[in-house]
Amino acid sequence: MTTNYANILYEVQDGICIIKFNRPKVLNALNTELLKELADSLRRVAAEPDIRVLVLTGEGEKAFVAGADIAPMKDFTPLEARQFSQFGQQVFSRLESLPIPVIACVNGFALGGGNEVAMACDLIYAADTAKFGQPEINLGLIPGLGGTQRLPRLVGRNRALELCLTGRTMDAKEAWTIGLVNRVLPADQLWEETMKVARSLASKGRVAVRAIKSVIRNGVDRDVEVGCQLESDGLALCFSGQDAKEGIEAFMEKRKPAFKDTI
Ligand code: CO8
Repeated sequence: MTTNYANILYEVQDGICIIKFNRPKVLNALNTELLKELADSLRRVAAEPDIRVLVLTGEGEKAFVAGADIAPMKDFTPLEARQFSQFGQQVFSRLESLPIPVIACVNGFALGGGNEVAMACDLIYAADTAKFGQPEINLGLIPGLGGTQRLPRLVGRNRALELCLTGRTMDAKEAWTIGLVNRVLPADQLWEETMKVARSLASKGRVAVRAIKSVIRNGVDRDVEVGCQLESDGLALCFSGQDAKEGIEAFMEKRKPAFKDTI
């Protein structure tokens, strides 16, 4: 099933939803309309139980997303700037808190808001040609879509400070070295490899997949004791359904498990 919004493409195939940022003439820059469409499509993803994985990518060969759309910013009042920032932050928080795994398939520039949307995803797979950075300082601005908060949590405070203060771009290999990116792939294999992982995640038991995401995301900023309690509760949830029994039996019987997703 495919839906074409004005600024994004939305497609679902075999339990995998693909959202493609589709403003290639401006390197898929994020404007308010696009963010509204993204919010709407995330509502659909959350409401559709058959969607098991979400993949985000950019149209064209050059960019994932080259940032927030700079053109309309020149007339922003302070209040409009805050409104844009808060709305974008809300949409990215909604993306981050989806119960299913979300993969950013970064096929080119991921700058400013592009890096920020990628960081709200669970996994970042990047083409070896991709470039990452927070260049807002070069516009006399600061990141406004969560970058000052998610970047230090992912790569450490001093690396985040250096990237935001200098505004420099880094290549995919450096982004992998500092722990921002999960995997770097040759550009012509990126899509195929990303979809391979998406299909693999879609084939796993939904209860355990959701429990892993929820426990890690909710536990990581707490102290270890609280996090471990979340872990035990997540594990107990797995045993409340059929999937754990099926997974363990399948192992004993040397066959592939057939998960039923029941709680
Ligand atoms: N916004 C609008 N248009 C853009 C953007 C953008 N972020 N990025 C590229 N474009 C447009 C270019 O203007 C150009 O349009 P045209 O063909 O009409 O001249 C077209 O896309 C192609 O771009 P280039 O010709 O520049 O392509 P190059 O390969 O030469 O360069 C770059 C590619 C390096 C990515 C370059 O385009 C660039 O530096 N882009 C801007 C990157 C940037 O600064 N991003 C951060 C934006 S700010 C932000 O994300 C958050 C701000 C805080 C929140 C907002 C609160 C108000």
